[in-house]
Amino acid sequence: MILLAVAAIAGGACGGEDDAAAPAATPRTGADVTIDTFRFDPDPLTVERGQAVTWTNNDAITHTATDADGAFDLTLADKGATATHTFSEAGTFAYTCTRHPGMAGTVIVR
Ligand SMILES: [Cu+2]
Repeated sequence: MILLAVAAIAGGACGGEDDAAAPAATPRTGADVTIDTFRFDPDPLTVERGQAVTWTNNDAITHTATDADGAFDLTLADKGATATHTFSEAGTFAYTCTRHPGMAGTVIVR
């Protein structure tokens, strides 16, 4: 007579995977403005309310993106620098570079 000892394997508990918590709020897709050769591009830029806009400086000198009414004032110190502002209110935002008076741009928030 042969006895087979069967070892019970503990474990393997039935259970679901851990629920991955979904983010409560998904940020809107951002938009981008490039600063290149003393110009903001695109200009004007139109975004939706709540959207973030990121400026990227492609010039080797400092520029700013400074809203005429003080809604934002971003400094982009050198080539490759980026700065972001989230537009939470609708409106038309005219901005300039304070260092180069000829540089101007507009963000339209719907
Ligand atoms: Cu500038």
